[in-house]
Amino acid sequence: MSVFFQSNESDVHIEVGEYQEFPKAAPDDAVIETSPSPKLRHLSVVVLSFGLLCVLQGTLNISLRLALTEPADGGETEEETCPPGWLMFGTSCYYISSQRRSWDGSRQDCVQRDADLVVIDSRQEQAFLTGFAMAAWVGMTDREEEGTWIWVDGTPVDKDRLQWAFGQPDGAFGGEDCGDLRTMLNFIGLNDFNCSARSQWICEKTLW
Ligand SMILES: [Ca+2]
Ligand SMILES: [Ca+2]
Repeated sequence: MSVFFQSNESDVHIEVGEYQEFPKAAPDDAVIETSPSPKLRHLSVVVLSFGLLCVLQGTLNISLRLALTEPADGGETEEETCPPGWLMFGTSCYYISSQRRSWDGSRQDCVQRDADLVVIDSRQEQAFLTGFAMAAWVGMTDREEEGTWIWVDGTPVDKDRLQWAFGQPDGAFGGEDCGDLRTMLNFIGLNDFNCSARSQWICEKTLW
């Protein structure tokens, strides 16, 4: 064992000398193994690893920066996608709750989400929103004046352009002042309903 080790050491000396004289063609495997002193080898491994780490980190930095800045680059594309959990249709994002609340409680939740109860401006928007819940509050009410439906943004509800569920609004049970969107068998469309009933709801916010 010790003999073997000694011979190795003498190899090292010879090889180091050789290296100084000729920075030459690669020696065979055995020589490579013994040529640099163990200390040097450790050092070079450390340097190499450090270099690799630097390269890795640089790559990570670049890709991270790309991922972070790319959407913000072009102004218009800044908020091109909706927050996680929201649906996109046209230039709006929609949140469909899984909980149930009163109309006012629902609206409060939307406001907390930097949105409001949905304002349905077109048949296409209504069609898109149909089917997510059996009943979901939308942002219309006739509280101010019975029979005059207005959206939460102040615009009047175009009663003829949108689809109401069969026989609605009917002001049943002594007045139903809040609007919901139904997707039930034989009962599909807008409906007036008791504001304090607990229902799912739909929030809307625009993309920009
Ligand atoms: Ca809308
Ligand atoms: Ca009704």
